[in-house]
Amino acid sequence: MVEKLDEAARAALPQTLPQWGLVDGRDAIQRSFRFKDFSAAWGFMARVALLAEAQDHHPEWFNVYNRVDITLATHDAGGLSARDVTLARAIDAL
Ligand code: H2B
Repeated sequence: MVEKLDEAARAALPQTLPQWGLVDGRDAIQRSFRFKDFSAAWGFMARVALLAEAQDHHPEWFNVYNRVDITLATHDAGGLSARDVTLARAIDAL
């Protein structure tokens, strides 16, 4: 069982992940990305997929053409955990 994110880490989210927002009605974070075209968006998704496999932590996502919406939550924890923060930071660093 993965531990949920503690209160201190939650309070720090606007600083640690300024480009991510909380999802309404759900313990999860989300960020929307825009690219030049579908090819660029798909290339990004391929790199996120490799990160996800390396971390054994996987995104929920939606793609249409040049847009990729990513939602992160830890299903094994029933909400946000440090694993989501780690993956979000790695995605931000791509
Ligand atoms: N991804 C996400 N987002 N949450 C999880 O709880 C999770 C995962 N669990 N990827 C992993 C895989 C687990 O199912 C495997 C068995 O390690």
